[in-house]
Amino acid sequence: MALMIYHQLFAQRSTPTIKNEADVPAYDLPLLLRTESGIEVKTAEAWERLRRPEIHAYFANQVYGVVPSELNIHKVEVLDFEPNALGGKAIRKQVQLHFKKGKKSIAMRLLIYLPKDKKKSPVFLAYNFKGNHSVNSDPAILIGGKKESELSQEELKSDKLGSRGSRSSRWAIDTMIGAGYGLVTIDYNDVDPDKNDFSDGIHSLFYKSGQTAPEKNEWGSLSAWAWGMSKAMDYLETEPLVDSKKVILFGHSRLGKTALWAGANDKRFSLVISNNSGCGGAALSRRRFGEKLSDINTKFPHWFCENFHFFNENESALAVDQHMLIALIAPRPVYVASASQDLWADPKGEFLAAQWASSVYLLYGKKGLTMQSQPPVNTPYHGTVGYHLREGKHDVTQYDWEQYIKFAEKNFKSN
Ligand code: GTR
Repeated sequence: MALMIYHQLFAQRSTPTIKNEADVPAYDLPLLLRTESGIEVKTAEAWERLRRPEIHAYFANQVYGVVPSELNIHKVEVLDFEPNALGGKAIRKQVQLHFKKGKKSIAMRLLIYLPKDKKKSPVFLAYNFKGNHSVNSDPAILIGGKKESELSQEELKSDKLGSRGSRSSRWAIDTMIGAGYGLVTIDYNDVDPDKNDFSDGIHSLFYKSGQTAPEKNEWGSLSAWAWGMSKAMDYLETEPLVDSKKVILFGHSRLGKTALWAGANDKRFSLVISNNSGCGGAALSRRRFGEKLSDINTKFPHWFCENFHFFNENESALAVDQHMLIALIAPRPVYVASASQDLWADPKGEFLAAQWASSVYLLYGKKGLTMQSQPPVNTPYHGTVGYHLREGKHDVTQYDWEQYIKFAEKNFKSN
């Protein structure tokens, strides 16, 4: 009890933001290759049998939160199919996945663009922040599953139409299609609206009677979004135009954190990309550089599970750090990308986590990050673990996509 009170008092006092490398405290990372009971892990077999499960269980119960039970897709509805989209370059398909439990239901809408001349295409599977219609100015993209002519006066008055294509600079769709890749994108709010409110979204379908919020070790929003990616994958496995052995998870920022956790949970994702994911994503928490656990858990109390709040200003009590999250994806290729001005996300901490995770890739004979220190800007490295530090701010750019496509090409060829 005394410890709890001490912790609550202490946790409220958030320390100043660290902006200089010289102010990073000394820290010891938990060892990837030694089990809780002290066994040294020397082979991929021992990693998978002994160490990986205990790390995964810890992230599930103390960081992101466990999904309380199972729920399959209730119904698949094809809303649109256009074989000559984007000026004749692509196939467009829009699909609605329904989920239902008791009287509650939610729907996830997938916007899919695929190259025209292929029987099956590898795809990037990625959430968007502002609605499917924000990723491209294609007027046929449905808004919340509806055509423009079906929108209510209220919906028309909101900025929904104005936001058509507003985020297109973050989605290099022409480049993807030109390189033979498709895009599957979903508004993350379809699965769980991004606010500190557990009465709506997918969580509410799983409550026992009388329950209004997840238990302490149960899923926050990041875990719910990760769950949604696996459900999208369930559908993609049935989609003949998609090569489901080559589904690449991509996420930016909070959705980069989501992509890493989804990739750790579901081995069907063949490659995972974290773009500027920062705190609670690729960046090492113990460095406390930029955004800290106390910042993220205060500003976004719904993202992680409640147990995770215990570690505010108390990172060294964690039995894991984020290099272990990246390692859970091994031996599948993983790409960590940082941006030079994105200090809030701690680019160096993102690099170091990918570098430390590389020891697990080595167990599989795969090429991790082999360089000694963080590479200079715009100098990408593409092993089985990939990394680049793009010049510029927190964003997703054409440059980033070009690297991801090259990385995927290289890894799909060598596997
Ligand atoms: C920031 C948050 C980051 C990052 C970002 C985003 O405000 O502090 O952890 O997730 O939002 O997702 O855009």
